[in-house]
Amino acid sequence: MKILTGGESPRVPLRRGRVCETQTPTVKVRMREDEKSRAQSGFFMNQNEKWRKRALELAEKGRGFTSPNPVVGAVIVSGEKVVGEGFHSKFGAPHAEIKALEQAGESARGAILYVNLEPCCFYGKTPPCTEAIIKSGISEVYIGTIDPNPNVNGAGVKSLEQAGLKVQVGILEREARYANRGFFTFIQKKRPWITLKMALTLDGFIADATGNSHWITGVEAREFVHKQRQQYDAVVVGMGTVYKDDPELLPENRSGYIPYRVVLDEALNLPPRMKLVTDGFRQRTVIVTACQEKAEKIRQFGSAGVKIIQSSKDEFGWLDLPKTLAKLAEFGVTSIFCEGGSQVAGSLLNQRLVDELQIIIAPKILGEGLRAFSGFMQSLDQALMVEWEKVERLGADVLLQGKLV
Ligand code: AOF
Ligand code: ZN
Repeated sequence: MKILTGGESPRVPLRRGRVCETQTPTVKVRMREDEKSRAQSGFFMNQNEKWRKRALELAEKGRGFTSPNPVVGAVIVSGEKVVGEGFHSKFGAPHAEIKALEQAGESARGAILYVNLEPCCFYGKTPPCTEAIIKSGISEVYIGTIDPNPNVNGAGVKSLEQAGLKVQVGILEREARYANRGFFTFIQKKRPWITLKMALTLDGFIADATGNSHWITGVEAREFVHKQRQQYDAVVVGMGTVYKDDPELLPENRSGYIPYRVVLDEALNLPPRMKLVTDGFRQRTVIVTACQEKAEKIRQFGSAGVKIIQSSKDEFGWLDLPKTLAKLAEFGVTSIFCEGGSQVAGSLLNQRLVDELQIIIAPKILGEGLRAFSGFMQSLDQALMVEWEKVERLGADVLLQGKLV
């Protein structure tokens, strides 16, 4: 197996090719044989990247429907031509490779398979993809990243290699891992991946002193957030935020996949009049509570189609977050887009449970207001440190994306 590291640039030979193309017409550049083959392999590597991107693009078609399984896309190429494409469309459905092989039929013989995740090699709800790949006569397999599932975890690659197939793992690996960040975190940490999004004023407030937070950021930032929601199994907020804002927490496209809307409500104080428990999407609402007493309310929510998950309290009387996350993982939630409020955000940060931070800063200064993160206090030399990975303008606002270090 050849593992390509992120540092290797598959485009280097292609650039040489491009240099030739951009010579002035009067200068004839004749390629030596070795240059020609390098340029050809440059072309090949470029195509290779295109198809691997296509595999990731196909994988996205299953987003929202496959959890707790990963999103997977597969492309089969024979002589520079795509002969089969497939993706894992929903939990329990055939795997991406099987769909692509079905489409390719006999054309799979001697062809190349591109897939963003290592093909499985065990009997789950569906038979092993490796067997079907070997049987089809595919000769080369390009894989985004190894499958962390202990039933696979390198064994898929091994069985393909043992059958004589050429296998490469690792181009676009970062993208492949990010596409399945929920699946990786779910398998490796038994909890969902958490992206914490907070919209703040320039002086770090999430609402003014009267509690008004409509609107801190502008239209572009709100559109960005709506799109983000569609990337996750669940959108999570604290009860305080629901009580104050009565949000819908819906994604941009309401006719497609709707993530679970999870309310963390240890005392089951959520008023039954709120949109989350009355609107047409209430079957996608989940309340996590540590309260077992309010039987009538539990029954009322239950008959409205709202799901209740029982967790327990921590020493401060809030929901025990590690336990709550484990419960949500059991429920099938592998990734969370958390939208606050300050108590939930503060507790998640303080307990180092945030995998990615998305802070959207508006060019507004309030002087006084509601702090973004509450429930902990650090000295400057003990401050939680963040490493920014992306900085982007969203209209008049700025998105800062990063992780805790
Ligand atoms: C692949 N291609 O498209 C997917 C894979 O119960 P099953 O049979 O659906 O197997 C689920 C496991 O298979 C899942 O946990 C992950 O390890 C892998 N998913 N593998 O080769 C696919 N979805
Ligand atoms: Zn499979």
